[in-house]
Amino acid sequence: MHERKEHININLVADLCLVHFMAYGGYSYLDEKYSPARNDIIMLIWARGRERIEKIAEAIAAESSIGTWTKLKTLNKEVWKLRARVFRIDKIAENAGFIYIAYPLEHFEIENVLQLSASVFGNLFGLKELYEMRILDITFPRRFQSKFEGPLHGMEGLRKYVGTLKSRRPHVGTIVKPKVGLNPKQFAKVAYESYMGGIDFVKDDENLVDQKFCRFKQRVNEMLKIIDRVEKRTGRKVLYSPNITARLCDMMDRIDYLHDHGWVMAMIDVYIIGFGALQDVIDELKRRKMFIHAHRAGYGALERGNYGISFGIFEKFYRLFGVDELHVGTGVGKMEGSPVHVRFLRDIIYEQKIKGMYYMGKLDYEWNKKIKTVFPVASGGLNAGLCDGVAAVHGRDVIMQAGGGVHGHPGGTRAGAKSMLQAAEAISKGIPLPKYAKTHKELKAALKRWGYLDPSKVRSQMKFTHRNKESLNRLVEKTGIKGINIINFGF
Ligand code: RUB
Repeated sequence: MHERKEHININLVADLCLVHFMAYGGYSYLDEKYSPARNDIIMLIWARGRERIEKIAEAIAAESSIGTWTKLKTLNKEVWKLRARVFRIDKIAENAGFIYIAYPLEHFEIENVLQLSASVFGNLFGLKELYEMRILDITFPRRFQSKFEGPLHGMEGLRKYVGTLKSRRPHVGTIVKPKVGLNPKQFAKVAYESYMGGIDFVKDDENLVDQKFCRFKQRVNEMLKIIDRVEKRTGRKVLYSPNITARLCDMMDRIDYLHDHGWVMAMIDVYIIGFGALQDVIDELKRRKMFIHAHRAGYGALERGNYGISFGIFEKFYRLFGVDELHVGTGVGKMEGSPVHVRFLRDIIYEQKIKGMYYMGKLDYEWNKKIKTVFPVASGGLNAGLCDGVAAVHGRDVIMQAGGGVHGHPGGTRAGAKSMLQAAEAISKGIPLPKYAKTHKELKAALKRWGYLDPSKVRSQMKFTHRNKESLNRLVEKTGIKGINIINFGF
């Protein structure tokens, strides 16, 4: 790559910047000798375009930091220090490859991630040089992370509330279905049946908020009545996450309402409301010591195909801001995501240290110690028969959440709830579901209705990926994002 460079000096930043013919706007951001500093933010990007990949990388680095299409009379040494540097390019073709970029922390108004977003997720996406671009991963240095508090309760706080700290069984949750349409009393009745069947956690769906047929306040009132009844009857603590998603002022009103009525939890469509409102609403919920359920509806628009931003990056923000539980996929249900990919998404919010994998387009990452673990939610197309498969992907620290798999059970909602709890019990006792089903009729009915996914199939698929990492790395080196999409999404 160095042989191709044609170095000429420019006056303004002569000692700092050597320009070669690949430069963008007259300056070069390519610096393969640069080794990232401790406080740099690193991004890994896939790109393919109408120019040579070096030129594309320069354009991305310029537009996401200090530069523009032409030389500037206003650029000086101090400004130049704030530039992004392309320190590595893994070339797949003349016009395509993986680009590694380092940003100095001083470039950012750290706590204001909207400014960061406007930089690193901003103009670069509209550059006409590009045919394809996916930001695959990002790393935040310690100093950046230290400006955020992370979850107030996290997984352990939720386990403590529900009383599963010792048993460590998976939590079981349900989304009241149909998604929308039931009135508050009907909604609460379905929730009551769910809790009485053993469900720990009931939630609104992503598109249920305060419609005419099911007003938020009425629904909350009905739910608080039945939660009281359930807790008195069963002696268990159960949770409900009302969806407060709306304009910021309305979300604040809804939080007030919940808090004034002694309720402890709320749900947010985290991707839909955007980072700014999200940070405000999370801070307010934390101030009131409430639990936060994060639904990721909409995220798929960002990373399917060869353009966009990986969901794993958003997860890093959500954990930094402080959600307590977050949807990360199932690996076996109705939403995209291979088991290894979903495991990786789970690791981002669950582990302290994450080992990057080239063939999945992921970087090494380490969380600051004080940032707690988020409870991973597996949801989307689940029923009891899939739960051994879910455990193969997630382990036991997971909220197994089913809508259709509870309310579509042949025996009705209560039986569906029982089947999910039985599956969770079987998993925590290490008993395969078909065996447990012999003495648990609701589980048996679920398996009969929807079948049983043998977890060894899931495990061997995951092992296959890891065992063949060398050839998968080679596949990605040859095919670029196509290889990553096959490994992560199966297409
Ligand atoms: C669940 C459902 C949820 C999905 C979203 O209903 O539709 O909104 O969990 O998916 P059901 P994800 O159990 O009937 O499929 O969690 O992957 O974001």
